Amino acid sequence: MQFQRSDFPEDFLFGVATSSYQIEGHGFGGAGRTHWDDFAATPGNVVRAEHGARACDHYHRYEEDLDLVQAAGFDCYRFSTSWARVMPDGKTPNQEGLDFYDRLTDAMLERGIKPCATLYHWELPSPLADLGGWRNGDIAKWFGDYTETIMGRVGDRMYSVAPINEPWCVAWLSHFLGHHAPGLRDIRAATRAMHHVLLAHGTAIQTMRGLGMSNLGGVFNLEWASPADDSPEAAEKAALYDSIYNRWFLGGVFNGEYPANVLAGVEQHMPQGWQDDFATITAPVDWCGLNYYTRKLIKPDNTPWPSLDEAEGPLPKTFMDWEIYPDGLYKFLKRTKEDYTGDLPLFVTENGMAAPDKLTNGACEDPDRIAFLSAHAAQIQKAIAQGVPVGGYYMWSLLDNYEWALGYEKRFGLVHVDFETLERTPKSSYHALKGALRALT
Ligand code: IFM
Repeated sequence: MQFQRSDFPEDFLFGVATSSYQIEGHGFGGAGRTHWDDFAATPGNVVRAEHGARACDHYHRYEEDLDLVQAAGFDCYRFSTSWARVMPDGKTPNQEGLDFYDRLTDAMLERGIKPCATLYHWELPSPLADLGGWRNGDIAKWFGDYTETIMGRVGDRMYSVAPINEPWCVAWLSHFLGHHAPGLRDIRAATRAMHHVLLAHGTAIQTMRGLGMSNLGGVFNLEWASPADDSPEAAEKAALYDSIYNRWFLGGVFNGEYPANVLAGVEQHMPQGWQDDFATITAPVDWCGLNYYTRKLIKPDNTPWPSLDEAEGPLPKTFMDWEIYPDGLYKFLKRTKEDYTGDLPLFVTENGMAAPDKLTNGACEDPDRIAFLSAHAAQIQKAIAQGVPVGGYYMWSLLDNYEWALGYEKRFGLVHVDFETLERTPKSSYHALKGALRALT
């Protein structure tokens, strides 16, 4: 690793991130059916129709997994609680699910790891999907009730909490592009989801404040959009991409407004009285999380609004076919401070890469991941040097896991998982990080 702990401010936090459906094994512990189970059971949606019923069996192996977090020297573990595990029908508590997150929390604390929770990382209970899911404005209240139930049980021991992971994925990717559950391709559904996901975020923040909780934030996935050529048309399309992907969500939460170039097309689909919801959406948070992976080059095409066409980029790519563009992380840290968050602490809540990692003689060498993490850490250092208040860096992910519609072959882990035997093998990136994160003496 080309960085070490001492290159960062003394209170800077290093963490590693996962999510419930991707690792726990949703088939265990009385969890209810989710829209991801339905989506994966529909031929053509997910590679080999793979699903999360067993995943990494973290539900039974969490102690071993947290030992790995601790041994690497991470300060924080960013995990998510599953709505369908806590409330199988979306509304009624499941004691077994609550007990699991109670045990998991205590297991982190026993190891000196700060628990950093996300309340929704994409597994909506199917009975709520039946009611319209993110299209139904009532979801904000349902989500508030779920927040109260799970945080009523473990909220006293959380270091930090964010309500929703990556609102763009929840809304646009899943309701307009149709790549994730519920797999819709519908502009009206997407518009409603884009608004309701933020209303649910704000409702959860208010609910947790009501429980007396602090250190609450929002986690946004950001993708840098550059025009593919010098034409004004490409610049306009790249700006639209930026607004749909990035500015809608940050603008809603931090500035109480949506970008005009998106509203121009979607306002007719917004729920009645949507402007009044900003009072809830802008509920003050204590920090802002950025998940960053790549950039996109946007073509000056003639596709009908709001479709956008991407050009093939020239940079080296990860196994996801995503260009490696560390500069984008620096640019986003700067711009988020300037346009949205001011002096609020920023955290890089996800960053990492997929590779076709293999075990050879019991070891897994992943030099590309070491280079990737080093390059992005350098951009964080650059932003800090220029006065951006970055408080931490969380890597995605602890374990190889279920990469949604792409199944189990896109390996993002610092730790290799054999999905037959479930054996965990730390990769060379894990060992390199362990060296980099050694405590300061
Ligand atoms: O695996 C996902 C995660 O669930 C959300 N952020 C991006 C990761 C890599 O695609």
